Amino acid sequence: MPTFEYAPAPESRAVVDIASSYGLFIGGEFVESRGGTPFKTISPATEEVLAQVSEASEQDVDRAVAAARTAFGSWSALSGTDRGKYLFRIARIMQERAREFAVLESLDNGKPIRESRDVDVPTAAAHFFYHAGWADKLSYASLGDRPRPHGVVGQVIPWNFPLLMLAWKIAPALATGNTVVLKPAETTPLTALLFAQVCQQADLPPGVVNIITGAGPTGQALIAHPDVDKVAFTGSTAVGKAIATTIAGTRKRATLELGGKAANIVFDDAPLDQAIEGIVNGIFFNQGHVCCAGSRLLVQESIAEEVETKLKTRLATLRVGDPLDKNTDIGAINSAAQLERITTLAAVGEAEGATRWSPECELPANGFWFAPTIFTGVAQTHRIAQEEIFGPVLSVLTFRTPGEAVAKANNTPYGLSAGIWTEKGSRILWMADHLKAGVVWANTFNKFDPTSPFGGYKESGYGREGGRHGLSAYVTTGDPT
Ligand code: TAP
Repeated sequence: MPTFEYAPAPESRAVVDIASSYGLFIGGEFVESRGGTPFKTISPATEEVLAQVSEASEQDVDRAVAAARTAFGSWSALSGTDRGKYLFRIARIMQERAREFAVLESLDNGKPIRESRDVDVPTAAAHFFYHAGWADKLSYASLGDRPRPHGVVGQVIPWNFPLLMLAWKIAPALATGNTVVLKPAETTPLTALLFAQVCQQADLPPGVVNIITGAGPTGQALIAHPDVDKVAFTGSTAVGKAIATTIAGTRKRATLELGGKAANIVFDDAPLDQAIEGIVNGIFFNQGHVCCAGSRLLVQESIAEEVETKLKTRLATLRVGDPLDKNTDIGAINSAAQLERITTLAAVGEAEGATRWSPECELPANGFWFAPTIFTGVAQTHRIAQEEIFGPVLSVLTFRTPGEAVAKANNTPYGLSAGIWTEKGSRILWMADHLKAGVVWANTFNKFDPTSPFGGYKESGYGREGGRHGLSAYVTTGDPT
C-alpha cells in the first residue's frame, strides 16, 4: 500500500489546441485525402474522441512520394551547414513547444505525463540537436567515400513512442540530405501532425517532410511504392518480416527495428535496492510498451525470495491512473486490441502453471487498463517467457551460474537488449560479451541517448539507429551510378 495519499496533480490540457479534423501533410501543407476513409483517434484513458484523422489512400501515398521526390533535388543540394540550420530550428521549436507535445502525447497514447515530459519530448529534441550537429560533418563521420543520401525515405513507426520514434527516423534522414514520407501508427497520429506544424513554423522547404496518416494498408502502400529508395520501419517482427518480403529483390535499402524479450539479470552481489528500481523501470516504464523492456527477470537463485518480496513491496506503491496526473507511474494501455493481447497472454501464463501476482489497485472504469503483474515459477518453455507481451507483465526465472544466466538470456528468437546487475566489473564485461543483444545496460536499464546506436540481433531486426552507426543507414557511398 502507498505510504501516504497524494492529492491529484493534473497537468492542464489548455496548452493543446486539438483540431476536430486533420488532413494529410503533403508538400508543406495540410491537404484533403483523395479517397481515404477518415478515422477517429481516441484517448485510451477515457475513450474520448480526440479528433478525426485522414486515411491516406494509395493515390495520397503517390502524391506524398512525388512531393518528397520533387523536394529531394534542392534539399540534397543544400550545404550541410544550411540543412543543419533547419534541424537546429526544429529542435528549438520542439523545446519551446515541449509542454504542448507532452500533453498531446499523453492524451493520445495514454503514457504518464511524467514520462512524456521528462523522457519522450526532451529525447526527441535531443535527436534533432544531435543530428543537426552532424549535417555539416558527414565527410568526417567515417561513413565511407563521398557519402550521399539515398533519396526518398519511406518511414513507418509504432504507437509506443510516437514522437520519439518520429525523431529517430526523421532527424538522421534530413541531416544526410534525404527527404521523407512518414506514417505514424493509426492510434497515435496527433504528435506527428503537430510536428508537421513545427516543420511549417521552421520554414522547412515544402516536401522535405511529408506525414501521411492511416493504418497497415497505408504503411504497406508506402513501403511498396516504386519511387521509395529506402525503408525505415519500427514495429512488430511479424510486420517486419512482411516488409522484408515486399522489398526483397528491389533496390530498396532497409532498416528494421523489431520486437524484443529482454533479460534483466540480477546477481547476488547486486545493490538490491537499485536493482529493484531498475527492474521496475525496465518493465513498467511506458506500461511495458517498450521493445527493449526487461520483460524477463533472471534472478540468482540464492536471492530470489528476497528480490520477490522487495519487488512486491515496491509494486504496491505504484500509482496507476490518469496519464495527465503528475503523480501517475503507470498510465493506460494504448488500445483495446493491445489490452486484449496482454489479457490473453497473461491468462496463458496462468494456464501454463506460473504463479500470477498483482498489487491491489483500483483501475478506472473507462478506458484500457492493466494492473502491474508479475509471474513467478516461470519455465523457459512457457509462452510468457518466449513471446513479447508488450504490457506491464514481468516473468521471473532463476539461475545459479553466469553461464546458465547467459544461456537462458539468449534462449529467445529476439536479441534487442539486456540488463546486468552486479558489483563486479569483470563479470559485466564477460556477460556483455556473451549476451546476444544489441544493447546491454549495466546497473541501469532503459537509458537512451542520441549518440548511442540502438538496434537488434536475430528477429529483433537489422540496422542501427542513433550515433554514427545510425547515420550510415541513410547514406550510400562511392560514385553515383
Ligand atoms: P506493428 O503492428 O508492426 O505496427 C507498426 C507500424 O506498422 C504501424 O504504423 C502500423 O500501422 C504499420 N503496419 C502494420 N501493418 C503493416 C504492413 N503490412 N506494412 C507496412 N506497415 C504496416 O507494431 P505495433 O503493434 O504498432 O508496435 C509494437 C511492436 O513494435 C512491438 O513488437 C515492439 O517490440 C516493436 N517496437 C520495436 C522498437 C524497436 S526500436 N526495435 C521500438 C518500438 C516498438 P497501424 O498501427 O496504424 O496499423
